[in-house]
Amino acid sequence: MQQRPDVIIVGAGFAGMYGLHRFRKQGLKVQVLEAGSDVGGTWYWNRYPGARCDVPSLEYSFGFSEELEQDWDWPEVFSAQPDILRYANHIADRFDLRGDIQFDTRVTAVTYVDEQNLWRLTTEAGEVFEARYCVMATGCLSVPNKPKLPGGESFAGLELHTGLWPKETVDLAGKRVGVIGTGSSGVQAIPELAKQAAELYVFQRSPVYTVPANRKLMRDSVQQSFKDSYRKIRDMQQHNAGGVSNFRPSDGVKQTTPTTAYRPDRNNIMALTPEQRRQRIASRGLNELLNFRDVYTDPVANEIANELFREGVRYLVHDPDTAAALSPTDYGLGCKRQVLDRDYYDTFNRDNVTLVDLQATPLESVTATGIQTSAQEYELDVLIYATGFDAMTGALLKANIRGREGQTLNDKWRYGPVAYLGLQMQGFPNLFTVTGPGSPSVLCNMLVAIEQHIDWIGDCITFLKQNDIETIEPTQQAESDWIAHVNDVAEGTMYTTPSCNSWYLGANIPGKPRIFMPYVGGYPRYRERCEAVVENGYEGFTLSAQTQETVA
Ligand code: NA7
Repeated sequence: MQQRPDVIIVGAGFAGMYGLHRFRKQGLKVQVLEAGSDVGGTWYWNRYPGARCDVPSLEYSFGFSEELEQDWDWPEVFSAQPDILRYANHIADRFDLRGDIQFDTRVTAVTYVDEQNLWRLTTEAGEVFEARYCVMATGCLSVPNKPKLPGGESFAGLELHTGLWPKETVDLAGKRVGVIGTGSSGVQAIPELAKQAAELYVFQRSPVYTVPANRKLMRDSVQQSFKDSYRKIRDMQQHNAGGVSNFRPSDGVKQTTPTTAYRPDRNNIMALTPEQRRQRIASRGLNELLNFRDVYTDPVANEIANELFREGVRYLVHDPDTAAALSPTDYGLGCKRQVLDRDYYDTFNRDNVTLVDLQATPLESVTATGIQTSAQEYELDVLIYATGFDAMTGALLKANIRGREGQTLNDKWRYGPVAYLGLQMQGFPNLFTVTGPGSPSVLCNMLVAIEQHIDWIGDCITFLKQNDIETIEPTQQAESDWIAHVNDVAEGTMYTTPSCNSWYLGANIPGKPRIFMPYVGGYPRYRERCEAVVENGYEGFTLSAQTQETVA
């Protein structure tokens, strides 16, 4: 019989991969279970044309190995999906990870066995795995959302989802293609699809605020400058709200890191005259609107920026009706995750691209041959759902997790996710989540957030073993205090205004409780809290050995 692992990790994306490496290094036996056929997680599944990361690659990379930092070269400032997947594969090879990962293995149940104090995981194929510790590294954007549309199953052509894109090349030449959804995935895919398809119909429910992405190739001098400064950069990341250093290469090397929502400077749009505002946008582009601090806090400043943005769209899109339909009017900048694009608006100037405004002509049904709106039927050969994900909680709820005395996570979270530090849930001893709800997670550079969580979990397991502690789980009080704090800091931001309906709030999934899920208080503040919890002897957690001891 095989030796039972100390830890089972579910998921072999960046979190699962680093978890495996880190826990193995501290002497633990680790088993990773992964539904896909290879490593990469989000970057394994999201292969749609145009997919790329919205964080600069030199920052969206691991800091745990100096050799890895020095050896790896990024070809572009913001890498495309194939390069990020290549990086994931390099890590798997370099650290010899694949031997401890079982691929093509979907976990269907995660059950705590009270009498034995262990976690029993069952797979779709009926296999059973057991371990003392279980780490859910299941990703924040890993359960694709396919909305239930009338006639949704009747389409007879090729149906695709951006989040489950096939490995084989999809030939769209000569095809009539429809895409539903204009979030980051749709906005990235649409310009590429337009180049390939004969006709492209974009079915838009909500227009999006999107600004041009940095599309520069990586310059050797910039890459070298980062490599020379990586220790300083990693430290800067630890002190930045979004886990991004915003490091600028030394004088003489042209700056390549773009200004993004991660680094709004201290300018206020209200301090400028209308003429000065237009001059700033004329010289620096629409991205400049993201750099005004008051745009994120003051509704009047926000609406000024929104209107300037709409003015920009009218300038970029030739047809006035299309420009109007592409301009958001019922929510403001800063409510949703900022989208970055490459030629999005210009794509609507092409002859083969049609915007279908679903607010003006609602979608009535999907038919065998296309999409029927209140105005007409659009005949399609290919229908692409770019409709996002059941974010942050989807994968955890789908895993059928049962804790102490059979309590289900789905029941515990029926009014929204409740967890302490986004790391653990009361009633689910020795089960950890990586970048879970209530942690900075998707508001932070994910690789920085992942390293911090995995290191915390790894150190915690060492502490438990060294002190003969059988179980760790948060107290109910610590959990509810933390959630109250998570809600407090989100209150009053653009993220939670009543007009905002984002996936951060679960608003994209019918019936999902409206709760702002990530921690908006900033990564450094969160990290310091995690460190203080440990310094205070795992404050807020119940540690149980032979006798139960609670650190209040
Ligand atoms: P998003 O950002 O959730 O966008 C999904 C899009 O799909 C959005 O435009 C939705 O419109 C649209 N949608 C969803 N359901 C429907 C229905 N029923 N009918 C019409 N349109 C619909 O997902 P993405 O994959 O683009 O991006 C997710 C994250 O991945 C992104 O933020 C980055 O962090 C990476 P809506 O706005 O809800 O009206």
